[in-house]
Amino acid sequence: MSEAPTTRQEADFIVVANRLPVDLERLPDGTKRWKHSPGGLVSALAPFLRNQDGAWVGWPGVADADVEPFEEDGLLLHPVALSADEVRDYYEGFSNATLWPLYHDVVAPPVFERDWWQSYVRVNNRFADAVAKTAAPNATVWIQDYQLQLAPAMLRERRPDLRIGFFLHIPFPPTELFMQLPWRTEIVRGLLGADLVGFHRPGGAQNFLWLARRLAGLEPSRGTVGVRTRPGLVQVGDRTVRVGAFPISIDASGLDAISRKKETINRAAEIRRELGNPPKILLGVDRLDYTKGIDLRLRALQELLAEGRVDPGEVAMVQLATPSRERVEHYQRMRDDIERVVSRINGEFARVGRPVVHYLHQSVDRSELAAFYLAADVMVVTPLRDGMNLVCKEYVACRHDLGGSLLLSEFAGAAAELTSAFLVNPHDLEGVKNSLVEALSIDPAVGRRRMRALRRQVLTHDVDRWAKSFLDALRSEPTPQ
Ligand code: GDG
Repeated sequence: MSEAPTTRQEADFIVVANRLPVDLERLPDGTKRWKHSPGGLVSALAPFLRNQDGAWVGWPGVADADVEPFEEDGLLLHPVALSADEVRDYYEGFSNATLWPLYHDVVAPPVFERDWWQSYVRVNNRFADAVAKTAAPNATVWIQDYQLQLAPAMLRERRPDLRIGFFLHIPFPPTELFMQLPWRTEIVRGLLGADLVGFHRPGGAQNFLWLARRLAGLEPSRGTVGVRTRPGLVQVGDRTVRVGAFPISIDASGLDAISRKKETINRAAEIRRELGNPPKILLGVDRLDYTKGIDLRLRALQELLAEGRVDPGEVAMVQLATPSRERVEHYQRMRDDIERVVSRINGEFARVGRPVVHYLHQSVDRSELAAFYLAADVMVVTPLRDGMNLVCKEYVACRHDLGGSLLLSEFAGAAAELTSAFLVNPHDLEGVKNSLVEALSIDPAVGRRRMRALRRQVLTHDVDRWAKSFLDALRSEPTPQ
């Protein structure tokens, strides 16, 4: 893909996210090129963006890249530059070492650094400037995620004519935890700059409404927030801010179609052969992140093997762990821990040429991923906390054969929708072990019934529905409650 000259300056619909849907790559010879970074969000929003002279504002993924806006395939891309210090302080620091652990139930201790906060404020201002320059009069702007929580208010200050939505992709924490944040009031006020603030679950919306009262001295509505319906209302001056729950999903029919392809089905059979045709295959697929509970599912397997409840000759586990945030210290430590458990399990229970755990610290392409889903008898998804978790929905979308069982943490947002999964408390190792044994030995007819129920949910609640429900709500006028 090459850079094209800018043909248009303004847009009626703008998505704002930390990252652009394309990554800038610097080649060894010093030249640069753009590479598509496909993601659920891009494909979900593409139809809305292209139909409406859309734009996407975001960081191109490398430090110190000062690139002019350009148009690509009908979409205006507006890069926001970050210096190397800002990548360290705003992104790796405040976003990923302060907010990420704080919002995930402090499963790792959040680090509070004043310099990181200053950088977060500066970068959010820069995003607001970029959007203010790009938005046509009365445009709709949709700001994404925890890296940009100040941007709604900063943008409103610059452009009161805009309709501004905000969506948080990670959990919004219990109020007691949020209250630890030294800059808690600024964040709440930042989000209140939006017309619609969206969370995955009603609980997150409810927590935010409580904080709007406590920290901003406002009077939010008292009714219970529903899923896609009955948002909470907060009056901020002459504006009514709506606060709602919009559970995100996946391109379910797209994945279903990939998984029905002959090549995918053949590849799934080949994967089983490559693993030595074990009677049962367990699968984990995650960004290598300490919130995902990769270590605890490995420990559960290790104990089951040690207790003789699972036979190492009968089971193979595949763990795909996509590299992530490798410069943040906590991630480096966690990777070492996980790799130690993997080698312990294999050291103790493998035979030559037959490891029990196949661990790949790599990412695979989408059709290969679909083949893994199709090959796995039990999909193990055990986050300690997860805003939604798309992996479990992807697994379900791929099981057109109604095979396979899903073991899912109660602490993933998806658990509220996927009630026919084996739901586990990831802190209860005995419970996880028992459910794992149950899932491994499920009667196939019962398994099919459960999978059918899961598929009904996932296939009728896809990412299009998520985007549409949020945007419809954003563009409608609030109804008094
Ligand atoms: C955040 C929230 C929320 C993983 N490995 C490979 C690969 N993946 C893809 C999966 C899935 C995505 O990455 C991971 O999505 P999750 O939802 O599981 O987790 P986060 O990255 O933490 O996402 C989360 C989400 O935002 C959306 O709002 O659900 O709670 O934390 O799509 O398939 N994809 C490919 N190869 C891999 O090796 N192709």
